[in-house]
Amino acid sequence: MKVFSSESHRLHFPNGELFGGEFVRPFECPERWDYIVDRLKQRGYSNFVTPGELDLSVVAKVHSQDYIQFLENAWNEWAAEGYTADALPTVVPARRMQQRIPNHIDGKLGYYCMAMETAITSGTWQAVKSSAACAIYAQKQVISEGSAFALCRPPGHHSGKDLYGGYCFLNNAAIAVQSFLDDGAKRVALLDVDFHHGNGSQDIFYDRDDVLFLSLHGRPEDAFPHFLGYQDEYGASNGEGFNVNFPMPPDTTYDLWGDALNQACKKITEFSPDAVVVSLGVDTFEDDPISFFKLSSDNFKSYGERIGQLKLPTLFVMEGGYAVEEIGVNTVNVLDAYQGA
Ligand code: SP5
Ligand code: ZN
Repeated sequence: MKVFSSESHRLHFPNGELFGGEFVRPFECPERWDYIVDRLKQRGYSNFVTPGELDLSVVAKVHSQDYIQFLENAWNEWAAEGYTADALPTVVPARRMQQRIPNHIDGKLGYYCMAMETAITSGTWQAVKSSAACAIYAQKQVISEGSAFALCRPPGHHSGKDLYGGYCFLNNAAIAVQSFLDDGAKRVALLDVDFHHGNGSQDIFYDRDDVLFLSLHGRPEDAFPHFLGYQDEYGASNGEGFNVNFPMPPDTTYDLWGDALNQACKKITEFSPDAVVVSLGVDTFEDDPISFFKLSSDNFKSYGERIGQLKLPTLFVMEGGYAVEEIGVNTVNVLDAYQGA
């Protein structure tokens, strides 16, 4: 399996993340990428591809034009204000307030953010573009070879049509889904196995019947992003029945999780898609510092194998996972077992 990755990810690394009322070193850090690359090499993956430029016309089919412009200019507007630290929002358009886009960067940051832990830096936009490019180039590879791994950083699944946060800016997996459709696929399944609900992906495809979105995640009552991911979110208008959530409680082990995956896989088979995109977060791991599922490293092999049994063209897109020293083993366990299935 070819791996699509870019050293440009290093351009995004904020000084801090707002966590528990203080600034801590971001959980979403560049070493995550290094540990995954090291493990891939140990396991014999030798085909690494650096993508070319990002085609923004594909991006514009899943994100709004004003949002793309915002991401492109946010750092410069922030710096022009005289601010020197990383860009963070302070005010949001809460219930019963106006939803008009302000001119001032302080207002824009709040308008477009869905979670305030995520800072924008001088290099963020470059890194974000390289991450999305990994997803699109890997998607082309799936068409020719049947599978590929997009080692995206920063991740993407919390990013909605016009929302950033949860460490995400452009929705890499959603962009890849759209790219499959543009290349002739009739139906694509987007399976999100990150610990957190893929609110951004759900937002983007909620009213569509050409994309089946399924997410296994910590229930919103207890887990980030808290404001989406309930079981009774089925999709809207044409998309009704094409959004499937599996919220699960604290301390969920593979008994329950694997059962949910099996149900999700059966729905994918019924949907009969031309391709599957997997939002692959490994923050379901038992030692993840910010999550509450209890999957073991071996469990990642089991579910990689189950995904392989779908026998469908499959693109794996990296999302979360913050137990940094184990992130490589857990991620590559999924890929190895997928290929062995
Ligand atoms: C891509 C991805 O995995 N994004 C996750 C972003 C989560 N950021 C906020 C985390 C807040 C976690 N609070 C956990 C309390 C643990 N005691
Ligand atoms: Zn996550």
